[in-house]
Amino acid sequence: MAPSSPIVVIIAASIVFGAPRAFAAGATSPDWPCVQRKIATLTSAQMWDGAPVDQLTQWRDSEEMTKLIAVLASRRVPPGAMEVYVVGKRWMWKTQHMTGQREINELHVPIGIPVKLTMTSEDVIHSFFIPAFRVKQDAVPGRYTTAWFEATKAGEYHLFCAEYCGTKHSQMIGSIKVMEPGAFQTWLAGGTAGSPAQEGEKLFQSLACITCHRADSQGRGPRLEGLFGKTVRLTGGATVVADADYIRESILNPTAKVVDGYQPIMPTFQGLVSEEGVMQLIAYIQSLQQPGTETTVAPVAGGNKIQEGGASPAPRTP
Ligand code: HEC
Ligand SMILES: [Cu+2]
Repeated sequence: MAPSSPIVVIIAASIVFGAPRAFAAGATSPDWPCVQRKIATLTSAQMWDGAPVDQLTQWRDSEEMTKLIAVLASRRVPPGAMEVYVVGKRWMWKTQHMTGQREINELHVPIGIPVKLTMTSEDVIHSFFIPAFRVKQDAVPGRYTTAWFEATKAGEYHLFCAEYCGTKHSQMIGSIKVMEPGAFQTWLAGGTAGSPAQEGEKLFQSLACITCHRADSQGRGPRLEGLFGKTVRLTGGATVVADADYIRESILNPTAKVVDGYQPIMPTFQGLVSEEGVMQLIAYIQSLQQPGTETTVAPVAGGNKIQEGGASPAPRTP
């Protein structure tokens, strides 16, 4: 007999919000004893005075619960994931690797390494769908969403757009090319483009951001070194964590949040820079963490909204 839905919701919510330890940042699998203790408390008779405890106990040990926990746990991107940027655009998928390689309607990935996708859209809502990997995540204009998967078998897999996005929606298709790690490295070495951070640096110069944001603090705008992940004080006293969404907003809508102590003189770059360009600028700003070293782009640093933005459950391939 299926448990009634309010109970399911209460238990699910308690696990998600009540046992954060069970889903420690970066963990690929939940802390089982912690989850089990939580469920034990929730299903104890004292908690549910008069409630059908037998039913709850039954459900606690059920397959659904195990699946629910697996799904919740699978939202976390495993550490050491390879990152890829994805931009949906009527009617194609543009992907870019951290080494700089770009692809259109194709994505090459190696076997055995988790792949984290950070995606957005340049126009309407699209949905990045790889049925074979059970990956389906909306690419939404104006925000970043994430998904991850780990391929286990070489081959070619279908990529679709699963959100009707206009007349040529059905042509918005592509393929995921899963390669042996050695072959993938060879493929990756074949590209000549710069990394997103390097491309971002070029944009930073060509868009003249550098005239106001100077490393020597002599510019009219704040220094951006060390900004990523930091808490920023705004005019009016509010604070905000400088994550990817904040930096994106700073570039496209600078007056939305003005940094305390500065004049709102930054012009908007809306229409002057593509979504890919914005991602590259973010990658560049993120690379300014430790002077002199270019860190890999990982828009997942502590407290970053991107991480919570909507990772889709992505179990490994069968
Ligand atoms: C005309 C000068 C000027 C230019 C050009 C300019 N900015 Fe700014 N920027 C500012 C000022 C002033 C602020 C602080 C006030 C505010 O938040 O609007 C700022 C704020 C920011 C912030 C938030 C900084 C913080 O400490 O929270 C980011 C990120 C940023 N700019 C990025 C850029 C990028 C990327 C470009 C180029 C595409 C750019 N800016 C071009 C003047 C400029
Ligand atoms: Cu689409």
